[in-house]
Amino acid sequence: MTYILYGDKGSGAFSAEAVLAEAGAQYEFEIVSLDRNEQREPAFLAINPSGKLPALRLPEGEIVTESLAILLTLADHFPNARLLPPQGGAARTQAYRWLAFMASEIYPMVEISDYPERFVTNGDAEALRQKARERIRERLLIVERMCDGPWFMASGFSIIDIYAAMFSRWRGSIGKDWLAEGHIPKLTALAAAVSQRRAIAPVWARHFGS
Ligand SMILES: N[C@@H](CCC(=O)N[C@@H](CS)C(=O)NCC(=O)O)C(=O)O
Repeated sequence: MTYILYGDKGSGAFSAEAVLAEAGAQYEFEIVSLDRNEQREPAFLAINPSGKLPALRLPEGEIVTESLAILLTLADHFPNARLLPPQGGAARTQAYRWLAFMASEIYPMVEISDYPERFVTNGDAEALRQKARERIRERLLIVERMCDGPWFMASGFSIIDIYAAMFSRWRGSIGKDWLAEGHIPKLTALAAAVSQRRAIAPVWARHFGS
């Protein structure tokens, strides 16, 4: 019963791997190198036609892509790990709300910040990168305001914390200087707490260093 996670270090695969580790699942990690553009090679496009990491092969062979779909699927597979607030309750609704917010309002901006040249023709890619960074920061400030602390949800640790920790740690996409100015103290503390969880600590170290 082994899951196979396709991803790269420091990428969105962190969130999937952290959830696998937190759930105590048996899994293998297959590197798809972003530096070598392996996500655009036919072997990986056969797994995820959109050429994006992460992708997860379930033990029964089915492929799941889209980081949020992977996280929710794993939360379903491991109910005893309590990776989401109880089903049917108000906290669960808010968990879906903020997971969807990060997946749809932040993640697409990361591609523009990281690869602005994909979106301009004879234009100023660097100006577009700055716009995308501003949008990511604006969205992170919303998540910061909604964060209860120490975890995002008052109901306790959940996959939202893993997802929020990842987005708040992508220094290249957000801008190191802005992060150093201390605009998101609750998310910074939350990321530190996620990085220190027993099951996640080695995963965090592999993806992000200290
Ligand atoms: N909507 C996708 C976005 C995934 C995504 O953008 N992944 C990045 C790595 S963090 C990627 O694969 N980038 C490679 C590229 O855009 O060529 C998800 O939530 O999984």
